[in-house]
Amino acid sequence: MAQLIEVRVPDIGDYKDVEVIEVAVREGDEVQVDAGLITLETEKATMDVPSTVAGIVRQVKVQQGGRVSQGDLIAVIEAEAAAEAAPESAAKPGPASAPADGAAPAAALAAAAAAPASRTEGDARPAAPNSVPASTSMPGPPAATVVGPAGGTRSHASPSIRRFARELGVDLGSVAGSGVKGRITEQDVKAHVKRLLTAQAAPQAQAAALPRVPEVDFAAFGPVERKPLSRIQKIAGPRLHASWVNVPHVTQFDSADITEMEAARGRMKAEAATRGIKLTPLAFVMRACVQALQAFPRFCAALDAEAGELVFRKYIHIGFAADTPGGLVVPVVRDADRKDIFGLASELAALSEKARAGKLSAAEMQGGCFTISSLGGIGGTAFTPIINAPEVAILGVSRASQQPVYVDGAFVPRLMLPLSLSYDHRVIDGAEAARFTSFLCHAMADVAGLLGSAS
Ligand code: CAO
Repeated sequence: MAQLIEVRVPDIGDYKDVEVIEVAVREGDEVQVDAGLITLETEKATMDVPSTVAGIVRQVKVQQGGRVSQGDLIAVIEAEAAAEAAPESAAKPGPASAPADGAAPAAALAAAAAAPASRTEGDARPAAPNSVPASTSMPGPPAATVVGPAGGTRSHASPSIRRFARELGVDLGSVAGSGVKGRITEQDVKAHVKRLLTAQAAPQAQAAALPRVPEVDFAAFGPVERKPLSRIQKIAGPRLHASWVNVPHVTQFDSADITEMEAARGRMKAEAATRGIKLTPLAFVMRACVQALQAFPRFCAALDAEAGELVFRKYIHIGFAADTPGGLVVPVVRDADRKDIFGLASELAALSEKARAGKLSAAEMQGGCFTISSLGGIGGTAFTPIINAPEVAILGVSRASQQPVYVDGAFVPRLMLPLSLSYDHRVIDGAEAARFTSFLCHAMADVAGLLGSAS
């Protein structure tokens, strides 16, 4: 039959208000006889107070950092009658750790161990040492127990090792014991600390390996003014830096003949305007990217370096860099493969407007597989965009210009769009990148294909 047993602080000599430095059990834990319940520390010794019964801990009455004296209630344990410790088994003498000077506490503890077991009123059976039923009508004096060998339900270690661990700030619960029956040794604690220090040192060593930009006192050369980075810059900066230092970037340059594409856009502008849509080259570029990503799904994948796998996405969400007063943001056009030119143009315009107004939701900037960074409306001939990791490629678009192109034995003026594709060389080979940009150039030259219905 189950019985509630109170386990109390045994005779601990002359000590009073001794600090509880560890509580080794929680409510619901199963404990065995001699398993450490709490660890006490006097100025001379550390001692474990073991359970005198086997059972389930129903209540824990002490807290780490609290103070206890002889007779104070430690825990209430629901014990099977048969599981209660026999007095002789619980009366094994010996402090958990010898006091530093080997004097009084050891004697006190040994005396405590030798004290007779008490019986509780109304209990015909011999009571376990230091145990009384939880009932308040049974106030019997706390019986003696031993401060026996250390060992809690979570970590088994001698008091000296516990003290050693505490001095180093080590949580013994996270240390694997290599001693007999999983006991934690001094070596285990040292090895654990070494591992933690090595792990902490690794990123620092990595950071330290980056050469630092020299700090300059700019004010020494003329007046200066300091302004804080925008919120967006504070968020985007570390991400760009992480991509820059983690991803081996290569940029492939190409130029697409968009003479026919721009002619078609010119013809379509009026119709777009009647629908309230501003048709810019970006919608056409995005449509060409959809076709390229369908043909080269690796550019839409992500690298799981730890698993040594590529994650192929079965959707095509394309982000585009937008320049806003607050800084650079990347709204994402979801399911770009299901939208035609007008659908893409209207979504690009809506997201751009929201971006400039600072009204994009977090969801509208998540889930991208590939990014387009178009500086074409501003200028430039080429640039090297930073990959929006964990994506593996980004297409930079610069300003289109009329260029002489040699066709059928003569130079003819063609509107050429400069493309700059940065890619993660761990995932994409140079040849594949060149095929991708060639594909893009053909797709942009094939106006009928671009205007075809979305998949
Ligand atoms: N070549 C020549 N002209 C171009 C062009 C190109 N590649 N791309 C756009 N244009 C023209 C457009 O046709 C438009 O002219 P019209 O009104 O005569 O048609 C004009 O430039 C302005 O276009 P837009 O900027 O309004 O629209 P968009 O769709 O081209 O671009 C957006 C939208 C949000 C991408 C753009 O406004 C933007 O913010 N670009 C900056 C992106 C950026 O900062 N990238 C860098 C990231 S890394 O720091």
